Amino acid sequence: MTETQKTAVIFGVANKRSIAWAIAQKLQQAGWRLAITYQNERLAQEAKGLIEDLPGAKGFMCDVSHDDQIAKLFEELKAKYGTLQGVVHSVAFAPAAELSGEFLNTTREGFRIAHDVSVYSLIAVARAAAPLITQGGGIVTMTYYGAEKVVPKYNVMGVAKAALEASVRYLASDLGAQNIRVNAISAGPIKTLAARGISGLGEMLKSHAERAPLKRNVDPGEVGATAAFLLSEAGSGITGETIYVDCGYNIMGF
Ligand code: NAD
Ligand code: 0WE
Repeated sequence: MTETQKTAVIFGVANKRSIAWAIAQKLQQAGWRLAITYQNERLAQEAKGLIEDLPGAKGFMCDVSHDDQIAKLFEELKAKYGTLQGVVHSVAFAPAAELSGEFLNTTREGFRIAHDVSVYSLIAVARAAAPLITQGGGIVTMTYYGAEKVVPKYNVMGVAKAALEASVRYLASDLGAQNIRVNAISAGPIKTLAARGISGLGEMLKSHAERAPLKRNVDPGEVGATAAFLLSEAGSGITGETIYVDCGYNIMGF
């Protein structure tokens, strides 16, 4: 398209329900050119099918728990696009066993994996992306209320999200001088692949909708629109923040 078209790389598309996919659609509508990554060969087919339908978008494979895959991806992005203006990190994982029972039973390996995939990956991706963001830009990651208040069974993911939100502040401090802004979106519960396996999700969605000031659950398109806003000129004064897109749920005390 135009010479001034901005380019973003998006991590975390598994299927059409992925928050990353809702963000991709809003960015594409806002005129962005997109590089979209998926985790592995297993998810490639479904992801590629979606990406093909998004004009100008290209798919890349990248497992963020491997430094070499991150390095190779950003070499390819540099060769293909030269510079970047946006990064979307919409990736999280903890072994399923950690998301049931008590936090007290968190294993060393479960803790390590949750923090490696869900937190360290943001730092690694930000470091690899920064040299390509030569004219300023933004990085957005996804977090959840379980970072600050106890959500039963969210367990080690809550601790990982707290570390993710703190990482957003430290990265924002390091990268601010390069005019790179780093923010998190704290989304209310959404029925995605990462949420579907959770027992009691239906009840959680119901009680969330009842307690939230807007009396409903959040739509993935609303999260996508907020990411597009944060990455746009309209977000130019915002960095290091956690922005709630949760229909107001987090403001309630009772
Ligand atoms: P999702 O399953 O569609 O997305 C999670 C993505 O993480 C998948 O695409 C998966 O392939 C990717 N991933 C996991 N391990 C990876 C690895 N090693 N390398 C590369 N990619 C890897 O589910 P989602 O709900 O869209 O989750 C996206 C983000 O939103 C996560 O950070 C999640 O914690 C956050 N979030 C979700 C909700 C919710 O209720 N669904 C609410 C708030 C925040
Ligand atoms: O961040 C998340 C989910 C992240 C997630 C989901 C899974 C399921 C499959 C991370 N790792 C895995 N590992 C798997 O094997 N959310 C905000 C959604 C979510 O997950 C919950 C929730 C909510 C909300 C888990 C327990 C309680 C509430």
